Amino acid sequence: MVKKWWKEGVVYQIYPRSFKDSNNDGIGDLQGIIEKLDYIRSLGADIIWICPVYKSPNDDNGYDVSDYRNIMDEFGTMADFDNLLKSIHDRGMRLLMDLVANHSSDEHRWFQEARKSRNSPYRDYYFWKTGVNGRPPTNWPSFFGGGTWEYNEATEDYYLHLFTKKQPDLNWENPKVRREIYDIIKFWFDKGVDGFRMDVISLISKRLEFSDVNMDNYGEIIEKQYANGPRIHEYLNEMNREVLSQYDIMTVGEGPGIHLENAMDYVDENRHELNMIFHFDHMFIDNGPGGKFDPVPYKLTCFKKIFSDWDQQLKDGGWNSIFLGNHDFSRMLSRFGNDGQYRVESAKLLATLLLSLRGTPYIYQGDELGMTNVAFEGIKDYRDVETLESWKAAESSGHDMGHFLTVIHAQSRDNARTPMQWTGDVHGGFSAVEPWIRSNPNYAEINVASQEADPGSVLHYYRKMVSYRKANPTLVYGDYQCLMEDDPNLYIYERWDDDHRFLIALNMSEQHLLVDLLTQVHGELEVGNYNERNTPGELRPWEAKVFRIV
Ligand code: TEU
Ligand code: CA
Repeated sequence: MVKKWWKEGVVYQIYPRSFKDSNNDGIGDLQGIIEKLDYIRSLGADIIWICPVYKSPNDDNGYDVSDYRNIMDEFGTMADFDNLLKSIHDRGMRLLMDLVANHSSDEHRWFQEARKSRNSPYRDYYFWKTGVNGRPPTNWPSFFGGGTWEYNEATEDYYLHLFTKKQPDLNWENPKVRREIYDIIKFWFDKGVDGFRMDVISLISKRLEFSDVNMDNYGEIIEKQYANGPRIHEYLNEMNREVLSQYDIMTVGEGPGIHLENAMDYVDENRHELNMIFHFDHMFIDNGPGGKFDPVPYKLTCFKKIFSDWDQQLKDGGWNSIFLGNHDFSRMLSRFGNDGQYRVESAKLLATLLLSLRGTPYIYQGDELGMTNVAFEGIKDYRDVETLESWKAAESSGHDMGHFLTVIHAQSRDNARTPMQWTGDVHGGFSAVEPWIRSNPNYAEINVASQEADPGSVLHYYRKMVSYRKANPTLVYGDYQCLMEDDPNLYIYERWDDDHRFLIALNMSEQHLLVDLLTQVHGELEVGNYNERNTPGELRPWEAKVFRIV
């Protein structure tokens, strides 16, 4: 396996709006991130991914860019950015930015010009179609509810937007658009940025027939109609040739619609496209036919199989990214762990999982504290456009809104966007004023300051697990094999290479279990999430054990 810094690194993901507010206007900012760089480094993370910080009207919190070469006013200035980048490099860390190139903001100059007339030189920067009998060109559903076409008076036709109507899709068929994007990428690389996470990059090549969909499963629509379009690999290959390959950088493509069978087309090192992707098989595991706001129970056996299948699929010349949460999903602890009685144990167990699989691990801000979902009492405290749009849609289709609020509690992206909990002070030390989104009231117990002082805390465990991974490259590059695949409570796997072998045993249940296989282990318990020792074969609720096999 080819060795690379981006395979060995541990990424820390920052959602800047919610990370640290340095000037007390209620919004996180670049100076706030600078203040906390030593904290991030203390975790052992060495790559920082910041969600978009470009100029934006914030219809979708920065995923609607109106100027790709400037910084959002609330976040600071370009001087602050340069300072941030230098401060990161000074500490031996690297910075990944977020490239949002499937769509721009409708307030971007290109779109402002394009929408003025059919003769605008920018018209072909976007997709325009006339309606059919007074209706939109296709019946496509958008990611956040409603359709994907918005009528434009001046040109008497519709433009395409797979996300909100303030996020018109860019037309990559147009070589000028591609040139613009490559120039933007170059602009940031020339500043010294170390890579990009590429937002919904799987969607950039459209199926130009623009035919109606007749599928009702949203996941299927994404995969078959929106993602993996006919020219996707041509574009990625071109981008690689024109810019990416000229720098020592990393890329991770966000890949809704990418599945096991086509993943290697994106990440095979011989194809020169992307280094790795984020797939969503485990993140959509609880989506029902109606999508994320129609959740269904899932089985641990399926969860394990997803990780095993992906490892198998990418092991020859590909590479995986390992993540259990980000700014688009509820808190990983509340989803995959236990945010009640076993909060601390299960947060540590999930850290063990995240940091012992093959692939580059991504820690989402606050997960290193075991931050949990929030349950605001009413819709008025929610901010996320997806949540608000789904609420409206549910209301107009006559849903039981009391019940729908409980779904929002479980599934809203705002669960991951409440302010980072630094201290037990007001607003969790995020800001001195009321933040743009309310803090999770549990900041009083769950915060950095109290966990710094407690050697048994989730935070200290993350530090231990990151440094354990770094000390044992077998955990980075070594082979992976799942054992007892059919067990409904246990996730047990081995990692090995020619020199070392590890066995990782995770009890993802509240039961006390006795595991035969572990009683036969010849090895040392090197990491565990309980203080008091027990016999090797016993696993207490949410117990995690890492053995070095001898
Ligand atoms: O997300 C793309 C994506 O697949 C999400 O829309 C996902 O389906 C949804 O959030 C699940 O709830 C990216 C960004 O990460 C997200 O924040 C943006 O809103 C979106 O693209 C549009 O840019
Ligand atoms: Ca601020």
